[in-house]
Amino acid sequence: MLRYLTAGESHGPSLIAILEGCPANLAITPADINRELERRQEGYARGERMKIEKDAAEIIAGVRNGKTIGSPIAVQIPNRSQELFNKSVTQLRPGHADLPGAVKYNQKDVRNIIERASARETAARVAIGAIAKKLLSEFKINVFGKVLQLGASKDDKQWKKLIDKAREEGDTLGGTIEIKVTGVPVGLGSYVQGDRRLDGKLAGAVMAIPAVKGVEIGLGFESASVPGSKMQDEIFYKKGDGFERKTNNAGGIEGGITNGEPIVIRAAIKPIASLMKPLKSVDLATKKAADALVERSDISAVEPAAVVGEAIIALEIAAAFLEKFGGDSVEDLAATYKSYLARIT
Ligand code: EPS
Repeated sequence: MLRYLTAGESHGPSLIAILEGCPANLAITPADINRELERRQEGYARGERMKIEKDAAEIIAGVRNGKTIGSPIAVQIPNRSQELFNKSVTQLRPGHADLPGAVKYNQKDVRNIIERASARETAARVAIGAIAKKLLSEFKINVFGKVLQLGASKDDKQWKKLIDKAREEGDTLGGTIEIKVTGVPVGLGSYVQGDRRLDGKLAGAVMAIPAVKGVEIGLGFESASVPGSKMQDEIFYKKGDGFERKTNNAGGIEGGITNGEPIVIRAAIKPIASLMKPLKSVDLATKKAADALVERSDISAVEPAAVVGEAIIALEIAAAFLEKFGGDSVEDLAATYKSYLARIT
């Protein structure tokens, strides 16, 4: 079973992730992880924090002589920016976890909510997602994320202009991303129980990226308005190649199981809740009307969300792959996979 946890506050000493269940003998270097961390930091809509940080992972457990050894892998990413950690906050930001978090955890200082609810936590998930991506790439399964839309525009030539305008106006922007997984074999996931359906797991994982407000697979919401004859992906068979489709409206999943076509998932990302031109809110201490907290942030989370989406999907696909093919070492996993591929082609 592949599972993970993260810990750490946005301006605390560091972020930490533990990945358990990764088979032994997978070659992993800090560079494999740092490449992904660097990609997560990029983006024209990023703010000042990304100029301060240069996220780099320290692998502190589970890897010896450059290879995993089967024990839990622990990764630490130190925070350079820690100056806000001791600054108390009572002005609630609409749209962030501030209000529900403060009520739920009985906190008077909203800083205790902000720190963990911050999207900075995604750096930890990207770090272990890099390990999942490396494992999958051994089996020619690759995960790609991209931005489809920023604000209301699908034209990437307009995006910088839109970001500049939002920055000037003290506003923020949302958008959409797409994650595609290629090289996936038929048979990951299952229809036999609801909680084993892979589309459910993938959608849940994507929804758990901060700021995601909608998820669709394949034709997604558009599938509501097409007839069945246009929706279903007709089945063909070619000797040597096996079963194939000419369309992929299902987004690579039928009955909660991968069908051998690329998995295609899209997500809607809402605009960031920290606005430089603050919205109306209430002060948690006085309960009087007050402007929302104005604190350093980004203009949009859409560009990093595409990288986070890759990581999160890689972790889910790797978990499903390991559930199906098992093995405590990469060699045992490869042997089972090879015999499965021989059976199905
Ligand atoms: C982020 C780090 C944060 C923000 C942003 C994402 O750094 P700071 O709060 O110090 O500026 O830039 O946080 C949020 C969008 C959020 O909702 O909290 C990061 O590392 O991705």
